[in-house]
Amino acid sequence: SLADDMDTDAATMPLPQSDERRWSDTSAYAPKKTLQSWIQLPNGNWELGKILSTSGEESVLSLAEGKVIKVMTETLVPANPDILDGVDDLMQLSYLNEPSVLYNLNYRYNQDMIYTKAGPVLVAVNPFKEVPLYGNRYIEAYRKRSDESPHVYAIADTAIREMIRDEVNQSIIISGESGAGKTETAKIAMQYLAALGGGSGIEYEILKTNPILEAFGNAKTLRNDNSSRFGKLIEIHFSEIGKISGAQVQTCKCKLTITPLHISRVVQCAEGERSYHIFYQLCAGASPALREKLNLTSAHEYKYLRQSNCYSINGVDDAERFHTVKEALDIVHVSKKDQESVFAMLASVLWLGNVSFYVIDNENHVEPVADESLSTVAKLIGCNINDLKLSLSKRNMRVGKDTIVQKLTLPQAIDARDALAKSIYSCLFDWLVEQINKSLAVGKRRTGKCISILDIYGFESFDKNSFEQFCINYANERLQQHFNRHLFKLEQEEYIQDGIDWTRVDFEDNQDCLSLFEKKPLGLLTLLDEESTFPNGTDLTLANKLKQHLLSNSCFRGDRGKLFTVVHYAGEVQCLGLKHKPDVASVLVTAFKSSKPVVGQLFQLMQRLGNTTPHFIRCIKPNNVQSPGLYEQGLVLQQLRCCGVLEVVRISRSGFPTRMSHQKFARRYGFLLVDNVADKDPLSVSVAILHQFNILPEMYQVGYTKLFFRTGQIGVLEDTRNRTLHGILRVQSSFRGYQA
Ligand code: AOV
Ligand code: MG
Repeated sequence: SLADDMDTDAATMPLPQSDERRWSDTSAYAPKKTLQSWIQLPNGNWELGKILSTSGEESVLSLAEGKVIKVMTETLVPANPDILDGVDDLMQLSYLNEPSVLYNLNYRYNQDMIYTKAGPVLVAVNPFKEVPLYGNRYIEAYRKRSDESPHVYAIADTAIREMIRDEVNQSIIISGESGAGKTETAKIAMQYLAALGGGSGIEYEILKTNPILEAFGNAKTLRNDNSSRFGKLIEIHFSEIGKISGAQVQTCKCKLTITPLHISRVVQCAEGERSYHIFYQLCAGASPALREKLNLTSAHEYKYLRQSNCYSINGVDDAERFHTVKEALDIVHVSKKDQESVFAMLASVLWLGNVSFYVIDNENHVEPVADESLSTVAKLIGCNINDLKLSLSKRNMRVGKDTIVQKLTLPQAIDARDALAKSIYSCLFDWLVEQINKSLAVGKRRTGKCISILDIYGFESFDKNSFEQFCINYANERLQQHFNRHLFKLEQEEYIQDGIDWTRVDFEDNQDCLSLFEKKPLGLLTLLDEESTFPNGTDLTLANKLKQHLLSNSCFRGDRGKLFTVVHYAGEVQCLGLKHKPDVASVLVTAFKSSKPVVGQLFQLMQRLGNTTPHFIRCIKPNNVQSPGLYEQGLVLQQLRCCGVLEVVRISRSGFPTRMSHQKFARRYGFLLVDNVADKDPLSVSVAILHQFNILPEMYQVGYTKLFFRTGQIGVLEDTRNRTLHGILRVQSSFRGYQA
């Protein structure tokens, strides 16, 4: 039978050696031994086949539906026995190759089991539909640990427990491509933390930040109907109450850090995409009184919204969302009066887009047309109509010590108008974040620890990639390094430092790509910055300059003309238009004003995360059309490779992922010992514990300062500890009862 087959297999199989299980390597595989095998079809997909016979270099297999084919034996990849179908941790697979991992995720996905562990990492495959996995019943099950299947809740629960146990801040780092499910996953994690830490009412406020931030910071893009155009780090603080049970925590408060929004979308967006949701929500949902006050018309009447020829999103009611946003603003204490100012600012942006210009002289200088748009803008932002006119038709130039007034041509005037619209929106967004933070302000006496959740825009690659993608992808490249560092480098270093014998494992490092961006003085960022100060610089001069200096880096490629390519960990991205309007250097200067904080704030973020115990969630997008039930092997595989999931499994399985210092181990479990060890050192106590609980020698290693365990080992000890503590508590309380 299959089960027998696997048993013999497991018995004869040596423990995995680090180099023996490369994904494509099948050299150690003797096809006779297994019944089933993977065959790659010409379209790149893998299919399962049954080996009928093997002779010489060729094998004959039968596929589904009775098809029989003959293939080269060396191209076969071993498949796992059926009883391993759909295991909830990829580490449990006997054969850990790409088709097996793909199959396992697909098998689970078909049954709405969208979460799977890959060693320490949680893999989440986007269902693109509602799945019955959330809500109070599930939260309760994970809190009690009566449900142990992989879940965001389980990750959040572990974060809470480790925060209490180790007294170390935690972070939940969520990554993946655009549309993979990061923002939804972040909300699910917040839901769990709020439910467990709740009670004071502040958890409501924390959850209500989501609809607000999404309305103002998310937009429909070609990849995702609800794409976040900003990065978010939310820190939730906890204070400890109740010691022994260890599960009693209370949310203290929280703090949001936001990377700057990509504001160019306010004035310009591609066919089929939308500007920020809030504009459409306002147009659809404002009450008659508010419409009157803001002189509001329909979304179709506004040029900024009209240019992309897309007004609605399937299944989304913008008017209804508007009410949700207003309610959320109430809850985070934004007054009705302030809310009205917010809406007035939004309307002013929309009306600004409708401001048009006419030529006033034979040098093509222009002035804005004094129509309804112009007067409405002036009224809404509360300025004199002549001042507004002036600022849209003239600019001050510094020449040496003097300032001269320069009249604007049409393109310059349009630029000035758009710049004003963008700055209004970006101030508005910053103000909102500030209000939210005030409302959720962390108290002065902050004693407890915190859990941070990072949800940052995913890797992006389009046919045309501009400054927005450039920044986004750089951010992701940095995050990837954090992931690599944490899971691979630190891991290895720790083994080596503690004197543990462990075979070194190669891992992908993306330092080359980061150097391409960050090197001084000749890196992408510095060169771009420099070029932006040259008034006559164009996309072409920029590209030439980059090609002159960066070709030696393998992550850079100079292409034809203005084009160049950055080779990211997740794929190649061809860039153009970082300096997209050659006639107006100010465009790039403005863009750079916002880019500096992007880069700067990102470092800040990374620093903050650097001191936390990270928990990684990797979101996977199973198709590019946002449809349920559609699982494209090639697309999934590419994402699994990019985010290092496959490597992680291999390393975790062959290593000793759980570790604890001698002191901590002795303190935590010493009281369970039968013998008196009061006068012994931590190492001797630790060894005594290991012996008393019969932990097998191959399941742990003793380092200079720490003990290292294979997966699952510490669970037995924790169980015993909890049971014993429970017993002690019961005895104590009945003793107290007796005294009284
Ligand atoms: P993202 O945050 O990773 O993209 P989202 O979290 O916005 O992606 O997810 C995209 C869409 O996928 C959502 O709007 C949902 O329709 C669906 N989805 C994701 N996760 C789930 C889930 N657990 N259950 C049901 N539907 C889900 V970007 O922000 O574009 O990088 O910049
Ligand atoms: Mg998002």
